[in-house]
Amino acid sequence: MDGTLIMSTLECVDNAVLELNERQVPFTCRINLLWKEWPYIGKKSPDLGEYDPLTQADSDESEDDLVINLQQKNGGVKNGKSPLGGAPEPDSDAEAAGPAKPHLSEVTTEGYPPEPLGGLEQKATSSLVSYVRTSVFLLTLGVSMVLVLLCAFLIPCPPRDLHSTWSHRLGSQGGGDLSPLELADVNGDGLRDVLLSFVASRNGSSAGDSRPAADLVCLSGMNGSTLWSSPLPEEAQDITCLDLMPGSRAEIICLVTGTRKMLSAFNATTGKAIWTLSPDSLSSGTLAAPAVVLPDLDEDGVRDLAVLAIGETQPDVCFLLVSGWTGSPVGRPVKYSIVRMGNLIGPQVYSTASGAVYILFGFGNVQAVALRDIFVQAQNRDSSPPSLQIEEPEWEKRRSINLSELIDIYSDGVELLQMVKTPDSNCSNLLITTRQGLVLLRGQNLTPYWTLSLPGLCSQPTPGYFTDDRTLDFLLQTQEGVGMKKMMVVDGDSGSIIWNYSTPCHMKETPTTSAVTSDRKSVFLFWAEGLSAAPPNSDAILGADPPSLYHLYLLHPTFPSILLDLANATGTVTASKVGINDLWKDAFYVTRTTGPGSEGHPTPVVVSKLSLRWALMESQMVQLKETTPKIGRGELRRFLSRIKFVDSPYQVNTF
Ligand SMILES: [Ca+2]
Ligand SMILES: [Ca+2]
Repeated sequence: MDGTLIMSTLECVDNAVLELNERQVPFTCRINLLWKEWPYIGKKSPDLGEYDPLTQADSDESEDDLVINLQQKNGGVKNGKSPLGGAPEPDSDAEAAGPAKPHLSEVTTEGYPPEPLGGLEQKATSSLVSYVRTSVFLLTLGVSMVLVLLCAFLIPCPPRDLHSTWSHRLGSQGGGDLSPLELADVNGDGLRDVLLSFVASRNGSSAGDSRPAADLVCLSGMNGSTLWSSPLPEEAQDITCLDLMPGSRAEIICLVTGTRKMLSAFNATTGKAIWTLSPDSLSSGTLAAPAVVLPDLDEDGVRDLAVLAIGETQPDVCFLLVSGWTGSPVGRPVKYSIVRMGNLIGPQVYSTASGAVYILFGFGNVQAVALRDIFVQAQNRDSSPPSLQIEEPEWEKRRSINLSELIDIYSDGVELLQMVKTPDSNCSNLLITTRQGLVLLRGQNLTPYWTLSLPGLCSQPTPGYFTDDRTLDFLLQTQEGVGMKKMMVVDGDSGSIIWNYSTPCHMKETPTTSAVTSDRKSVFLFWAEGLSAAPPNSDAILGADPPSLYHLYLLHPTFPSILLDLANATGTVTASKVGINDLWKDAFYVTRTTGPGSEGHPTPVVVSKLSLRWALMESQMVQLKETTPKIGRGELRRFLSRIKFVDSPYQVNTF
């Protein structure tokens, strides 16, 4: 019964739509009409047997007159009481056709010819089917379009499509020691770009050459093209890009510290200098180390800076506070008389758990001076901002008896000082590399956590997570005879060596780096001469590569018995840095290599970028020792394909 009623309604609707078709009503109107009619299917009169949808529709004041008029035109049906509504479908069975018969007789009495009616019904039915098809097609098309748009904007492409592995030749190098690389997204495309200072070779140039001493060059992280280049009056020893107004929407600036007297802030986007510290402020001194970032001292909302200058002739060292907003000195230079023996350490800024700020520095030792003391002397007044009035009692206890401003932290052949973030705390420990080994000092009270006797450390320890205890471990390298290096991992909790391997390496100092994965482990990267992929215990462990070819190896703590050969380079790797691509959960490895240059010719400088996820999939496995069960290539490949890199959680907080 219900089926017949619905059928009648559909046919009425269809009829109207058919008429519209003849009039060539725009398609959307037809759809609207169809929608308007559709609800009537569900309406029933109190007497189900006498259900007439168009009558029902007629009684509804919101009925569309167009429908009725159209029906009148088609066979003189009045007031929308269409007999077609009751006409049985030609294909319908006897049960369905039975109750509809009264309507059919009504049609006959009104002189509606049965034969054309049958043809019209067929047309109407097929028209309905076509409309349903059209509607379903349109709906599917709409859903597909939405899905395609979602895919295009939300779902990232696989990293292989954007591995951004490139190499850019800068030209021939004419400088000495070059600054480390700095990574910052200067053009807002989500990929960190590469900044470096480059001294072009002046070989063969005329005496009146007006070229700058050096250039600050910014290369696109996407393809290595030069985004901008700014002349520098002297070679840079450091480039640090940061936001001096955290929390605001200020642009990133790049602080460039020169090798002599230059301190400038550049707009990272445009490459234009924002301010330059007047060289006269340093009087007769030169900049001993990169500028350090301090809290806001002059209360202008912008973090300020400090530089350490060393007198060219006098033994004194002096601190100069510099406004981060204008680049002009905050007060006068503050001098300290220090015996200069050994390497310059620092300066580095240390903020204790209670918020007291100290500057650590020294020559072959580590000393601390309270920032408050420097500020008070620079300003020549007794008051200081409230943020500087905090003291750390455990540190203050170590002041000398004569209440000297300098606090002794460590004095025993110090070569390097690093801050190491402690787990679950905003405080840092101090990792001190000495000529004898390594010492980790607790930040709270400066007592040793552990000491490792290890002479011959030849570069800065690289922090990373090797064990699962969320404490930072360290990758070290020591010189071991001629042309050999020992790579080691030291457990950050106990100070014991938990992994080591000797590799051939004639390069004096090779950079080591690490990158953190999403499961709080780190991969460690280092350079060495080619290791044979042959099984261990064979004599062919030393590769037959030419001596100037170096390989980049990756150590993953899950597979300590293998190394992955990611890439190789000729020449000397002078700097490297790992950055994270947040969008692709990838890490990229940027290197600067110089040479090899033939004798008497300047050496070329090449900057290269390598996507680590891409390189992992392309890597060669080097087995260091046999393991049971043996690591299958398929298993390793599946494991490597799932690695995701995240931003380092062990960055020491700045202000
Ligand atoms: Ca960029
Ligand atoms: Ca300031």
